[in-house]
Amino acid sequence: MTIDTLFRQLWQQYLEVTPSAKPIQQLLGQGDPIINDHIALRTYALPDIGLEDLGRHFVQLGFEYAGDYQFGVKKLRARHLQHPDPSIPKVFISELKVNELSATAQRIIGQLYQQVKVGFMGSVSHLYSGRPWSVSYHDYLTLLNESEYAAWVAAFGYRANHFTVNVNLLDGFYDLIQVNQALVNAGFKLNHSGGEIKGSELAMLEQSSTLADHVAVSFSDQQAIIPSCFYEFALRYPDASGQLYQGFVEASADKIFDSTNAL
Ligand code: OOG
Ligand code: NI
Repeated sequence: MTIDTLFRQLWQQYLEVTPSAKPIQQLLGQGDPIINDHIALRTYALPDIGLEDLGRHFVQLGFEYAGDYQFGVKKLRARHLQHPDPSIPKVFISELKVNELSATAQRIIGQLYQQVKVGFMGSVSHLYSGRPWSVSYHDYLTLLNESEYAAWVAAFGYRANHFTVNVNLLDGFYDLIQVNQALVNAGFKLNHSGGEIKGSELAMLEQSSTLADHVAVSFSDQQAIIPSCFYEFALRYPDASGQLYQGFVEASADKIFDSTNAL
């Protein structure tokens, strides 16, 4: 599979649960194609489906690991991968340290994990295969009470949880204040966790994001309308060498995760 095909598949799957994505592209691109800065994937830290099991497919496509991040309170670990060709979007992958959760949460996630076939992540197409398990709304809510991330992965599984507009390459929008204003004027809701704009020129990265769309999800016991996926906006600043900073910022990322909270 080519990188192009993989991103196209992830994008098509993302559109299925993110109805705001196309209108946002239209609004910011004004007819021109949008260049993405990165996408993000989520998983549980368990054998065969951990961060590096997902990352392996990107490494095979020529990406390299380029940054490590820790989120103590959320019990997450993340890494990002980038490709030598800077026009290819970066990939931010995180995993939930399941063994740090309560016995109840571990039992629920254990029941999901039991349904995953051995070698599941061996196929690149499983990066965009959605949920490989059946889960009840009851268990979703129990997980939600302890870890929003745990509940999101249970409900949505393997998919890009956001795409990110590369604001440096937008025509007609110079900073995130302008981007955010256009989004709010058009009726989109922004994630205010940590402020509307996360990061700074000093941190070499500014980010904002919408709040996740809400979609109907079929659980084993009932349907429910829950937060799905969101859109992010990133503006990068040059580092000491004059190159645009290509990493992520832990304190900001911690707040971007909150975009899938039901607020
Ligand atoms: C990832 C959150 C972090 C960023 O750009 O800092 C992130 C997630 O929500 O899965 O995307
Ligand atoms: Ni992001």
